[in-house]
Amino acid sequence: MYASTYLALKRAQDERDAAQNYARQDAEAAKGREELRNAYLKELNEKDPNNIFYSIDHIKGVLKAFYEADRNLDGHVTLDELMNFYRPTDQEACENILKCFREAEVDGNNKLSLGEFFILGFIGAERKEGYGKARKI
Ligand SMILES: [Ca+2]
Ligand SMILES: [Ca+2]
Repeated sequence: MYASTYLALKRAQDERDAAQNYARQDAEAAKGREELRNAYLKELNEKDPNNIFYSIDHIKGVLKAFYEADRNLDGHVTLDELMNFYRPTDQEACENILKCFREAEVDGNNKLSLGEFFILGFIGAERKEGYGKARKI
């Protein structure tokens, strides 16, 4: 076989491999987005008691924490950014942050989007912890 024919065949194979890789990455990303969507909807469809309220100040505080923690402004908060923001002083506080991060991080990209932070990290955590930050009337 001529070298140029071999090279052309090899290039075509490489291009097919690359296309398959992109297709696989796209499929994985789509699966991650679908998992996130399902997790968000599951959390948002949970029934809460009727007598609880969060002040707008508290909600703004949660959102402000996200934007302040996102130091590199990529729209996501990594575990490092979260640790830098909360600066835990003991092992227990450190483990709590890690636990919250792992619970909220659903799509596997190792960083929290605003949805993960707010819906899973705040709303979901509040539900699991008995609405500790809510005002009950
Ligand atoms: Ca960031
Ligand atoms: Ca994520």
